[in-house]
Amino acid sequence: MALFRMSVSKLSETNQVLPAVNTIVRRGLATESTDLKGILANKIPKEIERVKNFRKSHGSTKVGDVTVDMMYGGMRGIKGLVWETSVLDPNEGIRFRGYSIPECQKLLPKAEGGKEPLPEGLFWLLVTGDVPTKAQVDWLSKQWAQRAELPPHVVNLLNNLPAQKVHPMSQFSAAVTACNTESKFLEAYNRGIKKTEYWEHVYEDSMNLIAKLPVIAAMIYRNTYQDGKGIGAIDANKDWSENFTRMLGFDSNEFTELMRLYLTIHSDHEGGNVSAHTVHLVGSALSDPYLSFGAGLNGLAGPLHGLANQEVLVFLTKMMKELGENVPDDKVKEYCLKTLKSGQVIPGYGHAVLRKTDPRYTCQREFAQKHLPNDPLFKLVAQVYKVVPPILMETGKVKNPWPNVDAHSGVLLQYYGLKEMNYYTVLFGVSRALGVLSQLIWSRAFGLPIERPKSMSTDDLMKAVGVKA
Ligand code: CMX
Repeated sequence: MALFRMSVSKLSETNQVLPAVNTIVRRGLATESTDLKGILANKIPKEIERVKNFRKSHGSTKVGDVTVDMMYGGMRGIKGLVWETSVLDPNEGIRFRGYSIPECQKLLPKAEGGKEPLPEGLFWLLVTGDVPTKAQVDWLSKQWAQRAELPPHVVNLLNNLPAQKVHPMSQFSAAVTACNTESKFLEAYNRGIKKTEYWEHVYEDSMNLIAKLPVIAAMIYRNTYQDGKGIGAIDANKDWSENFTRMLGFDSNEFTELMRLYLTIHSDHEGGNVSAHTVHLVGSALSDPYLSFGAGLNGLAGPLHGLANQEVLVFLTKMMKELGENVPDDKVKEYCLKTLKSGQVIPGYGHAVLRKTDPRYTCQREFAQKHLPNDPLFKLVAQVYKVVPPILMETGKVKNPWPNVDAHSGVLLQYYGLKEMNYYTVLFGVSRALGVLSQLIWSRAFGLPIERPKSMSTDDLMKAVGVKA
């Protein structure tokens, strides 16, 4: 409760440096109220009106072309989605509602004595477009603590899955999907509600789901790697990340700080990546947020997407085992070339959109430089950063030779004792919920229709571009 006593005027100084370019803040709607749903209810009609007017004046304006290569090439570069919560610049990296990662680290409220942003603040920013006060963030921590309880059948499901056989991500997606018995949206939809009310129920489901994710994730961790004993109770006086690390069984404050940073930066990466787009697509069929997010987790579990952070650690530890510590650069180079020759990718490097080092990598590197500068695995990560980009450039085909977020997260987790690599994507998933569910609220608020892009067969496509049979 002590946190709640802080004066709002003192805390609202975070709202004074606002360089954002595309946020709702600029239209003067920022408020210090902790009534998040009320704030949204105030913003939504104004945004709907803005979009309506925009579509009226520019509805048939062209924003790009589609080429044959784009259709065969994973739709790279096709502008086909609206995603409000974040935008990814190829050279600069992600901006959450207009704010870069360093800006978020500076502006978002911290825990008492902490230096890293609280993910609650990032969620508030994503969902409202406003940098929250500490009081608003504390309100979210309390809300999520209150909504965290799992339905008994989900506890049973997790306790009865053969945890040694079923990958943690499969356990995660199964548990999230089974939580849809709790869906307020589903209940309201079946009862019959107006389209304009959809977002309110999606909001409630999103808040409840985010609250439950650390409990589900901690149960998976304990069941899979430990004795399966209880994870302990949620403490309403602790923030979301601290409750999570305590339930995982860690009591280091520095690890909790890492998790606050980790859960903030993995949250959102605009709309076209596999997990975000999947949640968006499945949600457009009016599947409830539990089903939509469960589907997104299955996409996150792919090795070219979120599972890459597991793959990176496997890659690094194998390399260290084979080469030893403190080896010269040419040995690391040789090892990486061997990996490429065997037909494997260098995990943690490359990106479909980014063309520079991922700022999510950079901020984790800065954390490591501060807290674990002499860790041998961190030194190897830093060495790989030096060696791999020129090798990938030399292939002549890799469009982005620079590291992405997954190249750095594992080494930090290892250092603090979270050693089980095939658990890492679960942490990514917990964070990803903040972004995709914020957007899901807005997608239903805008009344976006079911997605249905046109597909073509090769024969039809050839015909369409004038190729003779
Ligand atoms: N190592 C080796 N080859 C790579 C590579 C890497 N790290 N990154 C790209 N390439 C290859 C591709 O496999 C492709 O080869 P082919 O033409 O023979 O199929 C070629 O370079 C061109 O690919 P691209 O246009 O540069 O990259 P894509 O947009 O197709 O793919 C990504 C992007 C991330 C899937 C790819 O870079 C990759 O596989 N990286 C390693 C896995 C990884 O780190 N994924 C995590 C991404 C972040 C996240 O989503 O979490």
